[in-house]
Formats: sequence, C-alpha cells, structure tokens
Amino acid sequence: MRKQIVAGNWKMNNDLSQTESLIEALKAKEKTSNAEVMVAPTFTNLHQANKALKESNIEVIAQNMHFAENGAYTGEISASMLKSIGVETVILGHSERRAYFNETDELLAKKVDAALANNMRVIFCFGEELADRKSGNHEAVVESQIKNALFHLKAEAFKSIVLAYEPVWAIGTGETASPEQAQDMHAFIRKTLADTYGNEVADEVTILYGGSVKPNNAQEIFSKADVDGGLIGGASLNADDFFAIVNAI
Ligand code: G2H
Repeated sequence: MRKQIVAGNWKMNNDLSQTESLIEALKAKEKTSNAEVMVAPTFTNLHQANKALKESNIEVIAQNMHFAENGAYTGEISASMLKSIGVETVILGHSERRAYFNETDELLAKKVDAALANNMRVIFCFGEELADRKSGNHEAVVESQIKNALFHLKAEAFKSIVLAYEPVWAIGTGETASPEQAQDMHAFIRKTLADTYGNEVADEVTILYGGSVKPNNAQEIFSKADVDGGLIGGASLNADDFFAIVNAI
C-alpha cells in the first residue's frame, strides 16, 4: 500500500509567535486517518517548530534549499544545514519558486541530487499553466518537467521522492482541478514513471495533488485511485481546516 501524505506548505506566512500558536493548535488535534502529516514553516521558524513538534506525529519539513553544500551563496540554505536541525524532507520545484525565482528543471535536478546525497526525502512539485491546459499541452509539459528533473535518477532513488502535481491555474485561486482532472493527470504521471522504471517503482511512488484543496473538496479529490494525498497551502494555516483535510483521506 502506498504511503499517504498530507503536507501543509505555509509559504511566507507566520512570524515566530504565530508559528508557535499554530503548532499548539495542531498538537491539540486528533488524527483519525493513516496519512503522514507534515508542515513546512518558513526558514526562520524551522528549528523552533521542529523542537515543538518533536514528540508529535507531525513532521517539520523545509520549503526549499540550495544545491551547494556551503559557500558564497548569500541568503541560501543547504541540505546539511537543514539536516543539522533535524529536518529530513524538503519541498523542491514549487511553482512559486519556478515563477518568481526562475527555478528551471536543470537547477531542480541539481537540488534533487543534493537532497538525495544528504539522505533527505524530496517532495517534488510540478504542474502546467492555464495556457498549457487550454491548448491541450498539459501532459507534455508535466512529462518534460518530471523527466528533466528526475529521470537521470536510478530507480532506487524513487523511494525518497514524493511527487506533487500542482496545476498552476489552481494555486491560491480558489479554482481546483476537478477530481477527474486530478486523477487523469496522476494516472498519466504514474504511467510515465512505469514506462521508464517499471510498474513496481511507479506503484510505490506517492503522488500528491495541490492547488486550492479545502475541507469541502478534499475527500472527493483524495478518493481518486492515484491521488495519495495533498500539498495544502492556504487551508494549512488554520488548524481546524488542515486537520479536516488530513482526516478526509
Ligand atoms: C499550492 C498549494 C500548496 P494552495 O501552492 O502548495 O497552495 O492550497 O493555497 O493553492
């Protein structure tokens, strides 16, 4: 059975005291699903969040990292720095990183390599823009994003990779892919994996959906066969909403 995951991407929200309040609210919640739960605070609050959630069943993860081990990269954070504070999982390739910080597939391939070299788990994000979907190009775009950043890896590496399909037109817009659109794309992604790495690898990879997942649509999206959970933005900033989604699996 594939691992199910619900991860909250807090993006650039919550100062330290807001982070502490949200964590206290999360700790008071009861998890009734089998999903692994993760939250991604901003860098300045990672250490504190990780300490506060140490004894809980919520993993603290990072939103990004640099590909280099260390050096003259002002403002950046390395995998070993994350590991040194106990962070074991990193989100890479989020569409906001691609759009506002010019992250390309080639750069992301280097970040993925650096994370894996440090024995970290990667949540690798990708997804098409509205124009791609309208022109019927969405599968080709997603296929190239995955292949360019990940298909240099050996099959073994996919044990440490979680995929997150996030159609850009559905992010923070209130617009969600329909459960059928999500399922169709997730099945396509799994087939793309299977064509290169075989069914055994493809069947084991967790594929999350992200983009305006809310308590009122989570259950239907998660009910689809190839949707193994979600990457949640806006709705993860509220403990009630986030746990309603966690428990919708
Ligand atoms: C997509 C998602 C979380 P939201 O960016 O990664 O955000 O749920 O706000 O659309």
